[in-house]
Parts: sequence; C-alpha cells; structure tokens
Amino acid sequence: MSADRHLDRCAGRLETPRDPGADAPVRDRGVATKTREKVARPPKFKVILFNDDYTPMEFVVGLLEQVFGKSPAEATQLMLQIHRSGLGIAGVYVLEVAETKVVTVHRMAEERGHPLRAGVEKE
Ligand code: TYC
Repeated sequence: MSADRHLDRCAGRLETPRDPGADAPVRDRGVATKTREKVARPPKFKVILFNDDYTPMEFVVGLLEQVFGKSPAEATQLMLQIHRSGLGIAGVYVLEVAETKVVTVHRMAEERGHPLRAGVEKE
C-alpha cells in the first residue's frame, strides 16, 4: 500500500470518496495541487497527584475512582504507588479537562480538610 493510501486509511477516509470533487486536484495554470485535511491531535496533559503525610489513603482511593474512573483495584495500586514514590499520574487529558480535574481534586480535598495537591504537566 502506498504511503498516501495508508494515511487516508488512518484518517478514516473512505477509499472511494462519495464526492470525488472534494479531494480532487485543483489545477492552476498547469500546476496540480491537492489540499489534504490535517488530522488535528490536541496536546495532552498529565494530571499529577502528589503524596502528603495527612490525606487518608481511603480518601485518595475514592477520589481516583470517582474523578479519574479507576477501578477499586487500580485506584488502590495507584494510591500506594503515589504513597511510596511521592507522585503519580492519575490520568491524561486535553488541557481543559485536566485543569477541571485538578480543580475538582482540590475542591473535594478542601471540603474534607485534607492537604492533597494535584497539578497538570504537558505530556
Ligand atoms: N501518604 C498518605 C497516608 O499515608 C496517603 C496518600 C496517598 C496521600 C497518595 C496522598 O496522593 C496521595 N495517609
């Protein structure tokens, strides 16, 4: 398969476009040009959770389940990894979602009087 056909497949394009005019070469004084839609991949951001000495383990596990969609087993393993190593990645998202997760973590922790901190880092 040619590289172009491969890219078309990856972009989810039909092999035979319904509207042949849309992807057809535009001829301009003998020079054929082809416009190709770019596949936009927005940058992703890690939500980092930091260890501290006071936030209860059960609270962190519950938060990882509720806010980051982890299973109870995943949440427990990740909490222990953060507890032992100092920090861990709770999830990877586009910037707006990552920032919202951090705000949610801080709000939930503050409501309970826990010092838990989270941050965003570009992948
Ligand atoms: N170190 C905390 C404790 O011993 C538990 C903890 C885990 C806190 C992960 C924060 O991100 C954290 N109670």
